Amino acid sequence: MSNIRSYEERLKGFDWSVSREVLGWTEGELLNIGHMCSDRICANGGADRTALIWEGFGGKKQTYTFDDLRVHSNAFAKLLQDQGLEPGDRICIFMDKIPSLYFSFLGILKMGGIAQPLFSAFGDESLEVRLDSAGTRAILTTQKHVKKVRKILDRLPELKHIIVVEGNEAKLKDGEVFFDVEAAPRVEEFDSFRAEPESPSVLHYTSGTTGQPKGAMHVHSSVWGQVLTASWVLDLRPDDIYWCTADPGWVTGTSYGIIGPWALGITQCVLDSGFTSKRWYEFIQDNRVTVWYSAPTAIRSLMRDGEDLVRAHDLSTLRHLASVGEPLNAEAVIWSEKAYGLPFHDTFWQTETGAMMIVNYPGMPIKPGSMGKPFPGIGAGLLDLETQEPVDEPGKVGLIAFRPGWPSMFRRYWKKPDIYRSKFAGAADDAMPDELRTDESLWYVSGDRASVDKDGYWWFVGRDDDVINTGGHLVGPFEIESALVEHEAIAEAAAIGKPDDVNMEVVKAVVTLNPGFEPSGDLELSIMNFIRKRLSPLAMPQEIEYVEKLPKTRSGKILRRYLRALEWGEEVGDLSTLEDD
Ligand code: 6R9
Repeated sequence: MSNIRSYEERLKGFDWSVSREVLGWTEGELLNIGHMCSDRICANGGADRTALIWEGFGGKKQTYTFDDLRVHSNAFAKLLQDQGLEPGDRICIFMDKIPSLYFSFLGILKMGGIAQPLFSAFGDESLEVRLDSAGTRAILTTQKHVKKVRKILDRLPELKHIIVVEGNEAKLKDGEVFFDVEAAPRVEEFDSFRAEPESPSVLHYTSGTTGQPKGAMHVHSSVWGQVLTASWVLDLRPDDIYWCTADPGWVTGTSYGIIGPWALGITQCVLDSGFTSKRWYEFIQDNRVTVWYSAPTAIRSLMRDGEDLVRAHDLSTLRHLASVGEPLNAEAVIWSEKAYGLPFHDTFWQTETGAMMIVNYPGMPIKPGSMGKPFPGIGAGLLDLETQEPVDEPGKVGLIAFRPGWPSMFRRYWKKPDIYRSKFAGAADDAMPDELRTDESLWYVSGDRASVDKDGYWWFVGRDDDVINTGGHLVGPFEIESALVEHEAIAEAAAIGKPDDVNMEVVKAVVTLNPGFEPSGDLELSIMNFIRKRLSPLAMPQEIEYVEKLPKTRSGKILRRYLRALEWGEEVGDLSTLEDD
């Protein structure tokens, strides 16, 4: 049966409880995402359905049923329990998109742990900052990535367990545990943790303008938001073969690459190999993908490789396309309609929101370039840039904000109550996280700017802060600057986004050098490699500009906004706070 209803019809008398109806869920059933994505599907007759079609480098392919998912996640849950780990412990997953990533994610949730997925391309410094912040007790990784963990272990007293799930057991160090889930005995039964709706589930780190990245904490009842949006916006139906291209190190890869679709019992595909347009089209063709959720950077790369390549493949199984992570330009929507016969449907949301907030959903006419309209049940508003008062004028730019209380909303920033509070307009100075997340008189302020047209369609304008969005991944300037000044040649540094045709933005560093250092090609390479290894390839500056002096405010803060405006050829704005010469 089709999920498609008109926007107006969906809005009428909307209540989040329809999400329970979509799942056929009855009160008293176990609310544990790990259980709901595997055991529950099996118990409802889905044990032999395909859960995961996985392909790796070199064409390696594996297929797993929901029963395999159940048994393998049980095995991880039991292993973690046997290691002495307990509900509430933060357990990091640090690996490529291999099958064990998916099994262990569900396994952690089954034993009540908090899953902390981190992007496997992170270098040791990015890893250390996030493990230290979360007080992570255990890390699941592979032989390929364990070296980065060993390097920082001394500085992480709370990290007690290193579990290596792929590679050569003989190469492990003392104290490391090897666990190959497919070679291990099947674990048929596991009594999943009786999660409460508010029990923590997933901790995703996300970057802001100031300070180090913050851990957005989610809870088991987030599943209601993820299920309903996966059903209504991604339009997932029982026979679909669904491909979410995101890595679970980022929120899209967990909310819509694990939780929403599997709670619905949908077959998912995962491709764990580098991007080429040809490889992607082959993957869609070979696996008969029907629903595809991707990101504008990938779509622009596909566009660049042209329609001939599209025609050379049989993509006729595709039925519905959606996009997230960055602004989806109108040309990309129009091109996809021409090339695939289907438009990409833009969706807007954030790590903090846990699920889609402003969407183009099937059945709603698309205005190319617009993010669509708020999902039913989402109280979205635009706030004045200065006063934070609601703006109603069509076309006027304001801050995107949401009334608290949607199911998948983040419940706090890990151990950072003040920063959490600062995200809510109108919050009392002493408001506690639990009050903030339920107080519908407040606004959660997203940090993005948009306008709304007379038909109620939302148009993205830009971020309201200095965070850099490169290829749909957020990188924090502070994190890059802190790493840059650790390089022996660099005295001071600013990191800003510079325009890029495919990735929207790439990182640019503006630096002053220490005495005795001169700009050179070798120095540039050395700085780039330094950041790539310590942080990640995403954070690596694509350009380094050397200056005598960085522009600063009177209080000594580097004026990134000014540098960014120069880079983008925009109005420089009010420079009254600029330091006097
Ligand atoms: C899901 C995810 C969130 C930030 C967000 C905004 C940008 C996401 C967008 C979009 C324009 C869209 N963003 N979707 N910008 N149009 N459809 O991406 O989470 O990694 O936390 O990034 O990404 O700036 O605030 P996250």
